Amino acid sequence: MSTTIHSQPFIDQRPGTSGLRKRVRVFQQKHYLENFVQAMFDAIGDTENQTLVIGGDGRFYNETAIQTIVKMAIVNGFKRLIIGQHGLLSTPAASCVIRKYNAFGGVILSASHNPAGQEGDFGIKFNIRNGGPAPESITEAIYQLSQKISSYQIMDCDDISLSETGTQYLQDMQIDIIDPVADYAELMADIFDFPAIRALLCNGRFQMRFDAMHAITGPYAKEILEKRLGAETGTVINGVPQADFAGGHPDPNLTYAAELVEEMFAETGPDFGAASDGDGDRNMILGHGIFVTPSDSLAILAANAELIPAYQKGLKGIARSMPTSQAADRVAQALNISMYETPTGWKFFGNLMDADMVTLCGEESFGTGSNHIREKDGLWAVLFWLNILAIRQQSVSEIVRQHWQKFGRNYYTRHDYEEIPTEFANQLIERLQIQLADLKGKSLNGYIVDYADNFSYHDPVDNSIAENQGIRICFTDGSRIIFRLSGTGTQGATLRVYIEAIEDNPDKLFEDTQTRLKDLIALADELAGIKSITGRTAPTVIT
Ligand code: VG1
Ligand code: CO
Repeated sequence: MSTTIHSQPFIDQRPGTSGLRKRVRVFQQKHYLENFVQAMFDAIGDTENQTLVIGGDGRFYNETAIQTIVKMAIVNGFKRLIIGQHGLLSTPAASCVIRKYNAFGGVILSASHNPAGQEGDFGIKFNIRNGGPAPESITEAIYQLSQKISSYQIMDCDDISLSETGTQYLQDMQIDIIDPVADYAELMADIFDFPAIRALLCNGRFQMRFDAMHAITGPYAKEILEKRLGAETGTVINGVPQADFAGGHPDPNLTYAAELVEEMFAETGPDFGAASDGDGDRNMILGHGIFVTPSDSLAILAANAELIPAYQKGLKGIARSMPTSQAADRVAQALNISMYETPTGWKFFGNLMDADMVTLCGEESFGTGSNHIREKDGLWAVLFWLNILAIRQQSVSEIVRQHWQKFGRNYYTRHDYEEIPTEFANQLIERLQIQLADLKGKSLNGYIVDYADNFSYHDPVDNSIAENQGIRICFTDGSRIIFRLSGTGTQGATLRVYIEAIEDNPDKLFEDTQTRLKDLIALADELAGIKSITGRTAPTVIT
């Protein structure tokens, strides 16, 4: 029986960079999730007789939320649901499934790398028919509807079973519980040269480690790397997903993936190491004794794309988020293809990929992907690297060094200041904003400002405009300092400072990043007043 439940708006339901993310206890408030889901179903258009994909990263509250969404989907007219077994789907797998089954869209339950568990975070976002995150026009419409909501519709019935694959019915709505890994694994086998990768992984010398960080990619990595590609059992570590990610912080970077980093930098460390995040869309790439920055990784994948079966015919173009280093721009120039600069967040790449203007996309925040789906894709990036290593028969370190020698190096770092009081963060951004107009042409500690603005993006496909996407101060030698506030945090504000310097001198390509960038780092603090306003003397996380 369907029931109408009366409810009142919650003022904090505006989606951020990647959907609505809040503390679990916020989602556990009466009507909170239901309100958002109803606003979502109302915002996305005619849901009558449509197919909806549902899945999440398996964190605490995943299955509870799915049961609610199922009971609301039926009343909102959906004809068929496709749900990952046990409610699991990595973000890239969800994108793959939406596209493969021609679904109307999907609901992804994840707060990515944010800690999980009763005291952790939860999140929900809607992906459209192309498999990608809903554009701002839709996320804004969801928010507006959530602010006017007075009731929602839900079926009063028993929970469905998520534990076995197969088809069941809720009245006349068909529900297919699918293997969360199979479709995705098949897609990967279509893109990459699996026999070549298998030969590398089984040559008796090559050693690899993949850290799933107790999150969603465990089953994917085990199936693909160990089972299909023959990597030794135990290649995948922390491979059983847990509802609280074992109390960890599944963000694949030098700080949070410390166990892997230590192994990779040990004298007898493996040749290749990688990690993924809570929902499987991020990747970290390491070689023995070397960390590849995500910005460099994008550039290196682009420069080697012709080695991969799916990209053999060349790339249409490359896109990167604005704060991502300009390393890929150099490759695009050499390949004579277009380069696009978008705001932070994968939702801005969708139009470019749909219009066939770009093939590869990347963000400095450990996100890389291509037009095979419409989300960033952690394991895809790992397989891309393995495919390159298998063909080139060189070490990660050799490949990176040769890349710098050929294209020059973009020294790059990001400094995050987490959980600073919102008023301080706003004060800091205002202080920068006020300075912008007079900066052009000025010399700051020897760096001459080429231009300084608050980035706004004009989407060349649908002509939409996104404003206030980050303050950037760009110098005549190509170096940049960028400031923006995170749109995924759930507590206070997070300031991100992105610093980049360009080096073409062959004698200066192999210096330590923080040392090389120290003048620009100091300048960033001077301009923004980070220490004086926040009282913080050091970043929380450096990547
Ligand atoms: C961060 C990253 C951004 C990424 C987003 C979602 O956003 O900077 O590049 O797209 O997370 O990634 P923000 O607004 O906090 O800087 V994920 O892996 O959380 O879906
Ligand atoms: Co993620």
